[in-house]
Parts: sequence; C-alpha cells; structure tokens
Amino acid sequence: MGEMVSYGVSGGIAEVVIDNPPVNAASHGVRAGLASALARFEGDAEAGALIIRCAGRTFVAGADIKEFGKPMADPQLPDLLKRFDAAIKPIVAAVHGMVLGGGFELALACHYRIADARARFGFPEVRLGLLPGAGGTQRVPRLAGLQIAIDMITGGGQIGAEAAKQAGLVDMVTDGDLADAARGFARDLVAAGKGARSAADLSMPADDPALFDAARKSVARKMRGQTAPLKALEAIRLGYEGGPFDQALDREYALCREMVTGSQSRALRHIFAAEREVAKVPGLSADTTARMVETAGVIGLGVMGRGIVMALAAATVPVIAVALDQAHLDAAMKAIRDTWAGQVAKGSLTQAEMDARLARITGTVEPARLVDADLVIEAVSEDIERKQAVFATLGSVTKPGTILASNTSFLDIDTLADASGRAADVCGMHFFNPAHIMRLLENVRTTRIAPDAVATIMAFGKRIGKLAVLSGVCDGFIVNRMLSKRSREAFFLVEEGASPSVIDKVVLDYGFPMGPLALGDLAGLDIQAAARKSRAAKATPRELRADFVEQMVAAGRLGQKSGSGWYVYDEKRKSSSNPETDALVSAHAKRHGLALREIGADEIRERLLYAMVNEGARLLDEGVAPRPHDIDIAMVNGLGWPAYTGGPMFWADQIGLATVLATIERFRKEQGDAYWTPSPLLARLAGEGRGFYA
Ligand code: 3H9
Repeated sequence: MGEMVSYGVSGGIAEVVIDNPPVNAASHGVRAGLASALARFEGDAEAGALIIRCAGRTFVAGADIKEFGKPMADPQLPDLLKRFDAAIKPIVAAVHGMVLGGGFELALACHYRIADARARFGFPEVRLGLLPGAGGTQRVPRLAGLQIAIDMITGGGQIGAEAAKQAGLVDMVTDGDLADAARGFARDLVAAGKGARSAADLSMPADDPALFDAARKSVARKMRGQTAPLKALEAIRLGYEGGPFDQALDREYALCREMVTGSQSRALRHIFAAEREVAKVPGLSADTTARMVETAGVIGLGVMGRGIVMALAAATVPVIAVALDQAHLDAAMKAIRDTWAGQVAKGSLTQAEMDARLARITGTVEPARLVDADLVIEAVSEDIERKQAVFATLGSVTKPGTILASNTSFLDIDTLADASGRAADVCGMHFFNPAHIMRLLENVRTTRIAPDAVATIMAFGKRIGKLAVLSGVCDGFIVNRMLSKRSREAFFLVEEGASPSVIDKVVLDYGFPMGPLALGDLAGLDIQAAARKSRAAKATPRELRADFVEQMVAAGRLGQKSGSGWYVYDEKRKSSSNPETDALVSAHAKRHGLALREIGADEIRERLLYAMVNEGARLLDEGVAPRPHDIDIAMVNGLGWPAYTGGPMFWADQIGLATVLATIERFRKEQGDAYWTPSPLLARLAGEGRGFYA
C-alpha cells in the first residue's frame, strides 16, 4: 500500500499509520494507501476496530496544496471519506498536532475521535480561497451546531482539543501517550460492542437564517472582497436542501473544485507558497548557522521602540530597553504597561502573562548595559547623524558578534555600518507600526554583513512570530519605496483634478484596507512632509510643486491626530470630506495655472498600481528584492495589498506584462519619462512574452 501508509493488527485492533512528512498532507499516496488499508481492515476478521494516526509532528494538515490545479488522481478525498463513513466496524482517529482542512475532515469521517491535549483543529481553506470540500461543511454543523460550524468554516481560525471536545467534535482528550490511549479506547469500544457511527446519520441543526445573515455581514467586514467565505456559507446551506447526505457532499466538492481554478484561490495559494519561499535566503548556503540570541536590546523607546520591546517580550525574549533619559524610560514603560493592561481588561491577555512579559524587560538609560545583548535594535528618531552616533556607541559597548540592527525606514544603513566599526554585524530590521501587531519585518542585508548574521535575523524574525522578508539597502526598502511611488501618483492625480475621496475609493474597491490619502491622514501628514523634505534635493520640480501635505501642515492640518487633513474627523475619528481640501486644491491649480479634468476610475487604478509594479520591477532589476515573492509578501503584509490578487508582481503576471507595459508606455507619453520609464526588466520580460514568475 505504499510507503506513506502502514497497516498492522495487534490484539484485535488494526492500526494505520500515515507517514508523509513534513505535515502528512493527504497526497495521492496517502489517499491510495488509506483506501487499501480500509479494504484490508474490512476483510480482516482478526481486526474489530481500526485506529488511524500519524507519525511525525502532526496529524494530516490538509489536502496536498501542491496537487491543486493539477489533475487530481483517484481516489479523491471526498469519495474515500464516504467509504470511511460507511464502514461497518468502528474507526477511531487518534489526532495530534495540526488537524486542519482535509485532515480534520478525515478525522470527522472516522466514527470516533481521540485527541492529544495540544492538538489544534481548524478549516484554513478560506485562507486559500477554498472551502472544506470533503464533508466539513456537512459534518461539523451536525456534530457541533450551526454557530460553531459557521465560525470555524468561514473564519479559518483554530480551536484547541478541549474546545473541540466541548463542541462535540472530539470524544476524548488525552495528556498521555496518544497511541496507547487510542488502543485502550478501541479495545473498550469492541468490548462494549459499540459499532460504527456516522455524522451522516445525524440531522442538521435547526436552520437559523439570522446566523447566516450575521456571518455574511461579518465576512464582508473582516474578509472584504473574498469570495470563499461566502461560498462556504452556501455550502453549509446544502444541508438544508433536503437531499441525501451524499448528494450534499457531492455538491460541496463540486463547489470546492470550481474554486480551485478561480483567480482568488490561485492567488492565495501563491501567497501561501511565497510566504514559505521568502524564508529561504538566496545566496546563503544551507549550512550557515545562525548566531545564538538569548537576550536582545532595543535602544530608543519612542513609538517604534516600545512596539519592538513589546513584540520581543511577548515572544519570550528577554529585552534590555535603553531610553535616552529617565523621563523617556518612564513614559515608555508606562505606555507598555497601559497597552497590556488594556488587553488584560478586554480579556485577550492574562494578568500572569502580562507580568511575565514585564519581567522580561530591563529598562535602563545606560547603553553600556547592552553588553549582555546578542542583538540590538536601534529605534531612535530618523536622523542620520543621531543614528551614526548611536551606532558608534553600540560598536564600542556591545560584545563582538552582537548583531546591530537599525529600524530605520529609509536611511542608508551602510553608513551606520561604517559608524559602528563592525560592518559585518550591521543590518536593518524594519518593523511596521504598530510593531507588536504588524506581521511584516523587512530585514535589510547591508553590503558587508556576514552570512551568519543574515541567517540570524531571518531566524529571529520567525522566532518572534514575524514574517521576515529580506531586502537590500535602498531608500525605503521594498514597501516604502513602492509606496512612495503610489503617493507621488496620488498627489499628481489630485493636481490633475481627481478628488481625494474618489482616489481613495478606487484603491479601497480594489481591495486595500484604505486609500493613499486616508493613509496619509492616519500616518500623520507631518511625517509625510518630513519624508518629502528629506528627499527634496532629489525631487523633480513637479514633485516639489505637488506640495499638498506641506500646505496642510503649514495650516496645522496634520491628519487624523489634529482632526483635519485630506478629510475632517469627528471625535470618533470618523471621516468626512473636507471643504478646506477642495479650496486648497482649487487655489493650488489656480496658482500654478493647472487645468483640472475628470479622471476615470480605470486611469486612477492603473496609475496608482502600475506605478508600484514598475517600481517593483526596478527593485528586482537592482537586486534589492531578490525575488518577486519577496515583493508580493512584503506588499500584502506591509501595505495591505489584497492577498486574493496575489500581490503586485503576481497580479501583473495575470494581467500580462505586455498589457502592463503598453499602459505604462501610454502614461509615459502623457506624463513624461521622469515618472513612467518602464523598468528594463519589465520591458525585457514583456518582450519575451514572460512574467515576473515564469
Ligand atoms: C484542504 O484541505 C481542502 C480540503 O478541504 C478539500 C479537499 C477535497 N500541502 O508551514 P510550514 C508544506 S486545503 C502541501 O513551513 P509550519 C509547506 O509548503 C488545505 N504542502 O510549517 C512547507 O514546504 P517547504 C488545508 C504543505 O510548521 C512545509 O510543508 N490545510 C501543506 O510552520 C512546512 O510547512 C492548510 O491550509 C499542505 N497542506 O506550519 C494547512 N502544508 O518546506 C496549510 C504545509 O517545501 N499548512 N506544507 O517550504 C499550514 O498551515 C502549516 O504548514 C502548518 C505547519 C500549520 C501545518
């Protein structure tokens, strides 16, 4: 029956062990092996019950994602699971690790389930643009009720073993040896004469249209633009159509198969694979060993520094937090305590966990205390001279081999490497605000950094729960450099006559969480004005002329924090259009003799998004981003580029680079070479009929 599935019988109990590393995915070999094992069990007079369990670190974590989009060889998972359901003798799933998607469905098609106490259960299918296609939408409501089914299937989250037992999805939870417990459980079943049983024999819980309505609203808010959760609700409803159970299963699988070929699932599967690809650093040999990081340091405790301290302490890393002076230290520690106390009040953090996190932080105003740190993250204000002074200090107070990372978002880290006198240890670790929440971490590979230092910051990013992407040194790295091109284009569009609310709506409709101008208001127009100022020497006259943020800042309009920016904000920070912005734009046009025109949504969208695609191609050309994956992952997680379009580079490939290039060339004629010269890579790939990925 193949190497992936073994079958044995002992003491009247048959045992099947699935062994398909790394996550025991239900690949073809596993399905075929299970089909043979089931047939053998059914014909095996010696075996009174069957246990299904997995070797390795987890139970089956789902269907094999790598098989999607290819012809799926028989047996198909849903058909196989129907056979499990229909078996006459009892089958027990003994689960541990991650019991996800098709793996959870396999367990649900078994007649009994026993779980290791640390097992986690969930349906991540919606995150792949899919729905549970092997019975999940039919078996879960029957076993656990409608609310739990809707939450688990549309939300894509996970629950623990105890919660699964409470919900009726698991029969027994064990802290001890799972295989032993399962054998005991199976023997007891046989001794008690308990036979097979199936969720198919249970009826659907009473229909409750209000639950479906509430779920549709919640999905529209939390997973805006995504079709999978809505299709999943449709699939659950199949249980109310009155046909036989197997017919509902067939229709559920048909819906799932349809979605596999859809654009959203293809894009989300690309994101799944790309997230794993970015962890593999090009040019770093597999035997490069990361340095040990036992204690970390953070120097500079403003908003970013505090967020980084929180992220580290929450990830169980002891932190030496260095402030400029006692007043800054006190303010930072108070802000950290207040943030966590707020979470304790809301019930999302326990007091004990908060205390444990606080105990990991050593606050000080003495940089010399960083002698105990193995990695120091600098987060002082964005002033190159100040940072150079800090790096000179770090170079002398820390141990040789301590990694010195800057959290700068655009300054030249190579000059900080010079200042430290320890270039091989210096790099960037650019967190996104709020650093304790945002998942993206842009690690920056400086020119002279040692390979093991690169390996260390990538491993450390994973250890603290971040999605680490590696960028080379450049102004803005991946996300801010691409974002700066979108902001520039947004300002030009305003100058040409597009209203800020229309621009933002186009971007929102595409799937971003907010538009570029609303984002400026949120981040602070003073911050944006400062960034523009730092780049003024290299700016074109047209870029300098589009000085809306400077004008607003001069008038005291700093965005959300001052109640007025592109928009006006009420006390609850709800925005509405700002008459002062309209007046400012008209006066600006008059002053510079600009003719305003109507601009359609297509032009707005293409200019904003293609400006980023073209810049992404430049990042690849320059080697700042090693692969298109790095850009897609950075933009999805750093700027909220909708994952269901796959990120800018994947999206451009779907459109076709020849089309993208032709549009960019049109903009070039209309807007000038300075802004729309196609990246040589884009032009070359388009000419060869290729994409960024293939
Ligand atoms: C489904 O089940 C549909 C059914 O309802 C319907 C069927 C009809 N397949 O994440 P890691 C690979 S949809 C193939 O780094 P971790 C992964 O690519 C599926 N490969 O480990 C990586 O490969 P590489 C529903 C998979 O410990 C390696 O395993 N299930 C699969 O951080 C290690 O992965 C899911 O969506 C897979 N299903 O996390 C679960 N899963 O080394 C998806 C992983 O070459 N998986 N690989 O880069 C996960 O969420 C995480 O992998 C897991 C482990 C939490 C399990």
